[in-house]
Parts: sequence; structure tokens; C-alpha cells
Amino acid sequence: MPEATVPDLTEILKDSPSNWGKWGPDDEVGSLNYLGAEQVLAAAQLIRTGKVFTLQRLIGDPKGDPVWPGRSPAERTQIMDEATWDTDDAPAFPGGLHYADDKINCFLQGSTQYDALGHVWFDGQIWNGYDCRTTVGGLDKASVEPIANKGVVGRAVLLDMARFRGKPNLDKAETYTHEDLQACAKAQGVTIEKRDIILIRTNFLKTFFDLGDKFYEGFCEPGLVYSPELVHWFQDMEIPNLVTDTIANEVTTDPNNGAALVLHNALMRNLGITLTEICDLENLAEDCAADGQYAFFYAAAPLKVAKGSGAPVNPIAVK
Ligand code: UVW
Repeated sequence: MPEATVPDLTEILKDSPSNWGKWGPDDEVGSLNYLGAEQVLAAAQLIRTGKVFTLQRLIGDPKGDPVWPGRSPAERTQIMDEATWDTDDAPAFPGGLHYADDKINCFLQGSTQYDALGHVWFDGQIWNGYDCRTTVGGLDKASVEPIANKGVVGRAVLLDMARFRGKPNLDKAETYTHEDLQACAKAQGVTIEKRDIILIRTNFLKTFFDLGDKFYEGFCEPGLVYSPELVHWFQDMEIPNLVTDTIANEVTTDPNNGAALVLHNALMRNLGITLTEICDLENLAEDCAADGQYAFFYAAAPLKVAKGSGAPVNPIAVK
């Protein structure tokens, strides 16, 4: 679609629902307010075998780190190692201590991560109506810090869209709706309950490793596609957190209007739903297919980064 004909997000989302003010004028965690002690205790009942799955991708993967176009992969630099002590000016510690040190230069959204609620906006306002100027020089409002302080714990369901569609991975620009999510859940024999954390497997990032640089040609990830009905469903279901194995959680360019990341705005900016991206759901999905248990205990807390627009995370699923 030529850019000139792409409507503004203001126009696309003019009737889209909002949760601004629902948790007070100072709220910075949005729909995570749906997760309290009751949800944690109910989720704990799903722990049956003690199987643990970590859902983060490797940072500094020798095979490459998939990132949003324009971001660069993490760079790990070795600062100290045994070679440090090959030189005469090496630090000498009493007792002969040697050690390894390193650092990473990494986009906060450059690996598996939670987006802060203030990460995206349009029309001059971020989540809860805060002025977008509060993002200048770092997020004074709705940064990742309050999410990190709260933590995310509850019942999660895995919706394996790739397996549901009978393919190893979803294709570039392939879309699905909330109705497809429900059909997938039904086929898997699991019910999506109110306040569930929703995990969606596409295995699309397999193509990053298969295609190399060609992965970014005509970049358009598969994912959920905006409709008013979908946004109402997420609101009515009180979904606190949407977790996917793609870089940006939704179809990159909406095929119906040509706009980019419409759901980032409809779900995150307007409803306060936290987005978690670039997860590795492969081991978990394999296990769910084997034992048929698609609902489980989920816990995650991004790193506490002051004013951060997001932060890396290693979520954990326990069955
Ligand atoms: C953008 O918002 C551009 O990307 P992401 O949500 O993947 O960090």
C-alpha cells in the first residue's frame, strides 16, 4: 500500500477501547494489575511434574541475534580473563586472585524482553494519557522499572499457531485473529481463561537462522492483526501480558490499512497490556505437544532499568 494512503493511528484507533484511568492517574503497570495473589495461587495449582522451561533467547548467540530492523545485535566484550595476567601491569590481588569480566552493549529491546508501557505512542500521549514529552531523555512515566518491581506471575496458556496450522513455522506476513487463538486453544484441549498470560508460538525466527541477511528483505513478521473485535476481546478477557516468539508480537504491517505496529498501540498504549517479545518457545511447545498440558505457571521479571523503555528477561514456565 503506498504510504500516502496509510491512515494515521489516530484515525485507525479512533473507536478503540482504552483502560486509561482504570487504575488511577499514576498507574504505570496497566493490565498487570489483573495479576494478584489470587492469580498466583491458582497458577501454582498447575505445577504437577516440576518441569521447568526457560524462555529467553541466547544473548550474543554465535548464530546471530534477531532484532528489529535498525537495531544492532548485542556485543559482548571480554574485559578480563587469564590473558590479563600475561602482562606485568596486571592487577595483583592478595592471595593470587584471577577472574573473568565482560560487558555487553545491547539494545534493551535487543533480546527477549518486556516492553515498557511507554515504549510506543501516537498523538502525543503514552499509556494512561501521560504526555509523550515524558519520554525525552528516558521514560519518566511508564518505564520498565515499575513492571520489573511488580513482576509477572500467573496462569499462562501456550497457543501453538504453527502446529495448529500444520507447518514448521508461520510465514512472512501471515496473520491470525483472536478467533484463531480460540480455535487453536480448542484444538489443543485448553481453555483460555480470564486474566491468562497468552503465549503464542509461530517459530518464525527459524527463518532468521535459515535465511541469514535475506531475513530482513521485505521485513514483515507474522502475527495478530488489528480489528476492533480483537481489541475488545483482549479487554474483556482482561489479558495482562502477550508473549510471542517474534520480534514485535504482531503482524509488522497491517494488511488492511498499511500501518505499522497497530496493536502495539491498541493493546499496549491504550489497554496497558504488557508485550513480551523474542521468546524461544520451542522446548516448551515440544513438551506441550507431548503431554497435552498447554496451561502452566509462568513467572517473569525484566531487569530493573531506571527510565528504560524495555529490558531483557528470562521468563520461566513451570508444569
Ligand atoms: C518496536 O516497538 C519498534 O519494536 P519492539 O516492540 O519489538 O521493541
